[in-house]
Amino acid sequence: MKKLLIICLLPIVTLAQQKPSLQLWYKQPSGNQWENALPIGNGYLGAMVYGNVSKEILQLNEHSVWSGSPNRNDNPDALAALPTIRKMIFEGNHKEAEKLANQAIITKKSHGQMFQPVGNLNLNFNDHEQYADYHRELDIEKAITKTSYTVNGVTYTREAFASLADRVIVMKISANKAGSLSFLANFSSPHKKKSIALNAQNELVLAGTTSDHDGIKGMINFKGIARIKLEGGSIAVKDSSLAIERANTATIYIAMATNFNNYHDISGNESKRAVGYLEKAYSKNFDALKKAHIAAYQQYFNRVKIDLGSTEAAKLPTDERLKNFRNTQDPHLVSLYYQYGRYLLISSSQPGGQPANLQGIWNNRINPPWDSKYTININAEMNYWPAEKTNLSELHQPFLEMVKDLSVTGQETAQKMYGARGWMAHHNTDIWRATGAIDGAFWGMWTAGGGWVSQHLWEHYLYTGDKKFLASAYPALKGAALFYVDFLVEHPKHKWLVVNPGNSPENAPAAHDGSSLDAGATMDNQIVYDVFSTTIQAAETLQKDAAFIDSLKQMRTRLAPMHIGKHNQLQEWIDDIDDPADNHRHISHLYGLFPSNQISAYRTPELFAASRNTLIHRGDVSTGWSMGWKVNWWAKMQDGNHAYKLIQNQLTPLGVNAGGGGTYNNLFDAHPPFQIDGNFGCTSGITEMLMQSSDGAIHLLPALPDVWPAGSIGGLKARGGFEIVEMKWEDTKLVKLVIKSTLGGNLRLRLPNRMKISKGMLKEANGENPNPFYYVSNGASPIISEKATIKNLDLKPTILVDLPTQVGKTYTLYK
Ligand code: FUC
Repeated sequence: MKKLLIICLLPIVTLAQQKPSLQLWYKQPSGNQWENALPIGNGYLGAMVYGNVSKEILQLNEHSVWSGSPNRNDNPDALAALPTIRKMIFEGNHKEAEKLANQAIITKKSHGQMFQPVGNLNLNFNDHEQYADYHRELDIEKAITKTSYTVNGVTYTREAFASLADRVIVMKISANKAGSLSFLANFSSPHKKKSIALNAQNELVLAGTTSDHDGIKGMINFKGIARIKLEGGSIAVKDSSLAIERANTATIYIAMATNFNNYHDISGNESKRAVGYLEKAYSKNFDALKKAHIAAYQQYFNRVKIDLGSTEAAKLPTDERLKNFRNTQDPHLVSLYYQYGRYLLISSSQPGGQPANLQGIWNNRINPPWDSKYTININAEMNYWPAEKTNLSELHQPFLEMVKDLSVTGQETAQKMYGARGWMAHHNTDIWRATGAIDGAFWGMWTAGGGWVSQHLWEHYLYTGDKKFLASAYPALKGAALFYVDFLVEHPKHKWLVVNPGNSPENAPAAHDGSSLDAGATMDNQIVYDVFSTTIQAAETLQKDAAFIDSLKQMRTRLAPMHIGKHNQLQEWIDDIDDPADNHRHISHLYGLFPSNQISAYRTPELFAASRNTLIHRGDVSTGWSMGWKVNWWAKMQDGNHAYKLIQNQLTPLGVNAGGGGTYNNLFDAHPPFQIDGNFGCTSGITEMLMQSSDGAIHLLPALPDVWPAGSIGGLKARGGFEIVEMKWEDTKLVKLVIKSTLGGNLRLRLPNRMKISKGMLKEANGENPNPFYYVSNGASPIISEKATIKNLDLKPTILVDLPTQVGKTYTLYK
């Protein structure tokens, strides 16, 4: 019997030892389907590589190619209408208030500008219609795509990457028989204002200007240049193409640039820039560029390693694995998807570039869905949830810079529209950092965009302990708080200070005639609470503004608390009007559970239980990003099996989830359409299943699903500058834990089982965690009867221990 078991287990074990590589790969080309193509990017440049055989396409993007030009979209009528709108809402005339807000608050100008493509580089291999041995892949350990196939006994290989070391996209095409490579290369572009030409240096040149949109003149000038280096063969101009004849290899260098300097300055020279990037890269050969690219990429990527086990299922092409995932055990697909989230962040968000937008940096449409801009009532924030915890802190920078920009542009909006100090933003922004209210009052009459994004500044500090950064971010945090100091009004019935007008993003209670507008919506209350609390903590850390923080503390006590309603749900609105049959994709009031930390199993068990009911009421299947958020929430619920169910729902081919999203063949998240937030949300959620650091301690394996009984992960970051260098579990028990302390201080661990450390330094933890990075602002008593909590909430028991740490030291624990 024993022997038999060993034999049965063999294939799995062997495969695990081989460790399937981190590749997306396919047996067929993309065809016409953009979502089949494979994304590459370096934060500045992006490309979708189709891997089509006779008609190859590289669809090209540059991070600053946006419609419009510097502009503002505030509605100056807002200030005069504000008292009337407030009165209407307080009196229950929500629909009337919405009507007035549509006239007086929603912009009469730009509803946001669009992220636009540059164009395509087309490669035509005329005699390659008949091919064999086709294979295409994206190796996310190297950030390189490869396509190979055979025609008439000759094997052709194409390798492409967007260099993280040099600002170019490079593709090398080779044939394994000398002189067999012939193709035509040309540019095309969907832009109206463009010129496509060949110059005297045999370069393909695509120049253009972005679209006018919503009354704003398009003034981004962009330029793309492609130059080809040959080994053997010849290059000549043929009509509007470059004709390569009988080469051994061809290396295509693509540079792209614009005149964009920042949101109020577009005086750059796109031609000079593009030529400069091209010249610099062209002086290097493909191998040198590739080596530098891989090194630059891996210094980010290699920081985190994950192993959730693997099975035979991992041997199949990625699209087949996706198709099978719901009905097979393929834990390695989760590891691949997890690392793909990190790959996508590294590729679409680099210091100095624009933050990842709704589609990261990949868009082929002149008029993309939702303009491919920044929706800040969830989507843009979600993009950056994995940044700190998956050890890509530097890549948070483009988003943090955007927050700092908004803290400037949003001052005029706060003052002109609401007569308030500080700054604010509504539910969207774009490259021009517009902060006005857009779309329609139902969606746009929301004032908490600035407040929410400002929290990322504080989070960055919590992970890094970088006081210099905190000092630079403090004015933005303080400004976000100042806005609410002036904007909050007393609720006539409840007497609490509330946001009015506000809403619970994009949802409306039936009781309000289909209007979303309200006063004191739960998410608004939670965001104001966080804005005040983090500003207070930042000011205390920096030892400044004592009088101001006193007044914030006073006001904080007057904010509306969270409520549990008649369906035992967490109330979405200040009145108990939730519908338990509502399955809306936004569950904004659970902001307090995640990404915020106001709802806790240990400190607020009743609210925690109510949140669980709310999650159950809202259901599982929804848009891609909504499912991504739910993975995080179920992880916070410490319910690994339910979190895993959401991963299954998300990793489902599009069309299978009735009425919901899923995943495309290239593992892009499907809202649908493609939206990258779901990828990032799920990567964050998988992390939260294995490690959380928000609730007074580092909680290890808080939500391990039954399907991952053994595994390991290394390189995660926790708040307070702790790095989980290694963590290994077997039989669902944590067996090894290596933690590096980069800032020192008390390390409080919440463990699933007892662990030992040499020299007996672990002691049972009690009371508040003395580590200031774990200060929990809303819980004077950090743990309300842990035993009772665990029993009432049906949670697994945990062990809470403290370990004093020193800066730079690493600590190893064993079971
Ligand atoms: C919010 C969501 C939508 C979509 C859009 C980009 O408005 O409600 O589902 O994700 O952003």
